[in-house]
Amino acid sequence: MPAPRTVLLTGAAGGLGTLMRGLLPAYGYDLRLLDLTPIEGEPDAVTADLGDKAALREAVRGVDAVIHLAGISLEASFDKILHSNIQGTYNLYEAAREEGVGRIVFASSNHAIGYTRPPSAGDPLIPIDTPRRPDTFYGLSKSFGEDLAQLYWDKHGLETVSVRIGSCFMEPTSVRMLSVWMSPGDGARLFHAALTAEDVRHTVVYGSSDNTRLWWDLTTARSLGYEPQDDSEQYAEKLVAEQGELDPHNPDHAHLGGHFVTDPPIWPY
Ligand code: NAI
Ligand code: 15L
Repeated sequence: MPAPRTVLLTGAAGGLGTLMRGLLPAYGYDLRLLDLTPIEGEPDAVTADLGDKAALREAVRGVDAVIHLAGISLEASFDKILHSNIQGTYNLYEAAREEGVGRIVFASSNHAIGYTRPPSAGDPLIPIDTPRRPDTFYGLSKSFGEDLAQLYWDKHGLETVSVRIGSCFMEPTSVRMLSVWMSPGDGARLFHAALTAEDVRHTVVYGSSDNTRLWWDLTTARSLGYEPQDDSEQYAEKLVAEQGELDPHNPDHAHLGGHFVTDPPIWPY
């Protein structure tokens, strides 16, 4: 597959979408933007709901690849998750299949395996084929997205890299995040690798920087050519002084998904 140039970025108005709108053009991408929310200063962005099949079909027409970030990014009622994350992701895959798009980079999440225990000192890192253990309906929808991606590869030859993103923000804001943080720069490096690596079929990767306190194995991400350059450890001293080290007896700390296991943040809309 030739290196993709024109890429549809769904969820372009969101936090990660905004970061990637800033960073990915430097890699040579011509981004087409889509979101439910209009984007200030981007008059050409497509304003559409993932439930709008016709709009999705038009949006994917002629692009080389899609980075699919749109959807509910926190916990919500099953009906809301069903609409945006399950039906919406299906609609996007169908549109891509119908229009002959070759590759999707799917924003999966650590919450697809949120009930997994973080490794203790000396334990092996969490492998990419660890059983999925969603911590929320949100995490369940990401698990669905990964299976949908596998189906569309096996049945239709549509390639996907599913990126189980940890926490992609400017800085980590909790001690837990020190283990799963992905710097925006590393996020762009990983998405670029996912867009350009050859023969990815359906590859699942963890999305994080090369953190000193890493919980998971980045081998499949590195196999795409991803070379992370950042490490959250520079934020550790301040965060540990404020919050203390993680306590394995605290259920919020004893699971990879953190407080999504006990008291997940709720999607506000
Ligand atoms: P966000 O909530 O800031 O952005 C999501 C965007 O999707 C919003 O702009 C929203 O308007 C749009 N959206 C929601 N429902 C839609 C619908 N039905 N139709 C069209 N657009 C819709 O989330 P963020 O942080 O930017 O995350 C982006 C993606 O990455 C999400 O899929 C999220 O689940 C995933 N992710 C993000 C992580 C992070 O650390 N930021 C961690 C793990 C996964
Ligand atoms: C996610 O999947 C969320 O979309 C994001 O807002 C963060 O909460 C992140 O996981 C995390 O686990 O820190």
